[in-house]
This record gives sequence, C-alpha cells and structure tokens, in this order.
Amino acid sequence: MTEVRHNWTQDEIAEIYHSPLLDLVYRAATIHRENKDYSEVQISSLISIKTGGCPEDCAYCPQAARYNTGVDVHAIMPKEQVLAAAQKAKNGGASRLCMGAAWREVRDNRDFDKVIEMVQAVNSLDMEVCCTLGMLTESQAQRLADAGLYAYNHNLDTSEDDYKRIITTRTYDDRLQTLEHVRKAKISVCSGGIIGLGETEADRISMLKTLSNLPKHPESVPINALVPVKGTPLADQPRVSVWEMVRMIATARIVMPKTVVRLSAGRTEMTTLEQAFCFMAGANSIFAGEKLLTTPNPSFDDDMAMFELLGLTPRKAFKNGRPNIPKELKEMSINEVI
Ligand code: SAM
Ligand code: DTB
Ligand code: SF4
Repeated sequence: MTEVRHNWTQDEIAEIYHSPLLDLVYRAATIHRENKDYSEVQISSLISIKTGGCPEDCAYCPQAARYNTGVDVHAIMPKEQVLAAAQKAKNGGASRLCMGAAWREVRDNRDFDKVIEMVQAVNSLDMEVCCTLGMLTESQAQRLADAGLYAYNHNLDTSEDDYKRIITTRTYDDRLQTLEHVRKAKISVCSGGIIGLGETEADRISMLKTLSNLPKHPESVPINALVPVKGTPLADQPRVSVWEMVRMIATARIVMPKTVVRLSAGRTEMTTLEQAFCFMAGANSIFAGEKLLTTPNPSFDDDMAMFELLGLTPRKAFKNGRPNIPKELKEMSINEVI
C-alpha cells in the first residue's frame, strides 16, 4: 500500500512531475488502482448563490467588481431556488452541491444566516453540502459545521511565490488560516488550484508541495484549467494543453494518494478521450451541470454518456461518513426544513 506522506520536497515532486508522460500516468494509475473504488467518480454540482461584485482583485475571476466582464451582480439567491437547483443536480447524478459566493470573506450578517439555512435545507435532500464563501473565522466555520456543512472549498490557486502576481488583496497565509479553521471544525477540506495563469512549472509543483505537506491532506483537490474571461487581466492567456492537466492530476494523485482529485474547470474544451486520460491519471471527481459558477460546463446528460462509455460510476453521498449532521436535522423532513 502506498504510504501517505507529509514531507514531500520540491525536488521529489519535480522529479515526478517531469517524468516521461506515460511513466507518470502508469505510476499514478497504479496508485489509483490500489483504491478498490477506482472506477467511482464523485460528482459535485456548483451553484452561484451570490454572483459578481466581489471586492477582490483575483486576476482570473469574472466576478471581481473591478473588471468589466459582463457578469451581472445578483443579491443572495432565495433558498427555494437553491433547493430546486440541488434537486436538479441530484437527479442528474450529483452527490454534492457546492454553493459559491463572490465574497472576500464571510460576515456575521443576515446573508450568512441565509447561507446557514441553505446548508440545512440541502442537507435534508441527503446530499453532501459544500460552500465556497471566501475567508472564514474559526467561529464561522463552526457555525457552518453545526448546520451540517460537509465540505468547504478554498483554493490556494498557485504557489506562495506566485500568489502576489495573481491576487494582491489577500495573502497566502490568509488562505492557509481559513483552511486551518475549516479543519478544526471537522469540515472536509477541498483545496486546489488553477493552471494556465502564466505560472511556471515550479509554481505548480510548489503548490502541490504546500497541499501535500499540510498536517492532513485535503480530502479533495480541484485542478482547474483557467477559463480565460474577457475583461479580466488574464483574458489573453493561451489555453493549457491537456497534457499539462494530465501531468498535474497524475502528480497530485501520487503525492496525495487517498485524496479525491477533481478534474475541474476547463472540461468544455476537452474531448471525451482527453478526459478519459485524466481519469486514467487518477482524477476521480468532476463538477457536473451546464454551468460552473458563471461559465459553461458539459451537461449532466453528456457526462452520464461519458461515464457509461468509460465504465465509471457516480460515487454515492456520504461514503466516508457524515461527521457534521446536526441531531435535529436527522429527524426532519424536507417540508419542515423549508
Ligand atoms: N470568493 C470565494 C473565493 O475566492 O474563495 C469563492 C468563489 S471563487 C470563484 C472559487 C474558485 O474558483 C477560485 O478560488 C478559483 O480557483 C476558481 N476560479 C475562479 N475563476 C476561475 C476561472 N476563470 N478559471 C478557473 N478557475 C476559476
Ligand atoms: C473550484 O476549484 N472550481 C470551481 C469551484 N472550485 C468553486 C469554480 C470554477 C469557476 C470557473 C469560472 C466561473 O464559472 O466563474
Ligand atoms: Fe472574489 Fe473569489 Fe472571484 Fe476572488 S475568486 S474575485 S474572492 S469571487
């Protein structure tokens, strides 16, 4: 059995990342196949519960208020609409709903109260609930956990050194601190990054080093290909090649052997064959549903046809237990929650 390590060096990861492509994929696939459920793929569906108008300056993001990207600003979505989207996602095969907000950080206000109610409501559909809301304090993470939050997504995006080139309105340490707060509240950690931002391969390797040397590996690591959006500073970045995605996924699989590695943004640009290579290299999760947060994604039907072709099956919700289900929710029916 492959050992789970937390002391990877930059050189060790670089050696893996730069190994001949087929050797790399073979090694990653071998490790992946030690997991008896290697043909199961975890499906998350995204919903943007608060879109646009974000004060941050993330150079890739269509939702930053300072760029002219044509994304309309919306106030927080009503719970009923979130529940309808969750049900649709569940019908489409998703076991997890991830609710995203274009916030720098969570504030202790009415909007956060509404998010708490959404978390409780989606829980009653027997789906894993995930949020990505920006920075969290320890007590906010605990409040989400008490509401039954299953996972929290908070990406490192790139290496520590490269971070200031991409975002100046917060620090890498801010990011790491939120991850600590999430961990402390016993919420499953989802943290990964983006390739194609203009980073070097050393930056990619360094980001994987930070993730794989955390005291506990994130339960999920999304690997996004930049979706270049007109109006953002990175609009003219060339698309990353699929082989770079494959290298990144395979390396993540090798250094974090038990982690769910998500083939995330960028799938609309990939053929089924290219995605199959990513699954072979150890990817075992996707975002499904025709929209990510603001940009397009393959439809549930197309993904189900791909799963059938490749012999993949969607992973059931709560396979690894359910630490944060609040007692009072256990007995509640959906009508009571709404
Ligand atoms: N505002 C919160 C935050 O930044 O943590 C949550 C939402 S934010 C949109 C979630 C993640 O989406 C970012 O950390 C980034 O990794 C990813 N993302 C945003 N725009 C993207 C793009 N154009 N291409 C690929 N990934 C993107
Ligand atoms: C993640 O790693 N990728 C998702 C999710 N976590 C929140 C977001 C991708 C966003 C792509 C651009 C958009 O649709 O706005
Ligand atoms: Fe705001 Fe998140 Fe987009 Fe950055 S990535 S601009 S914090 S929504």
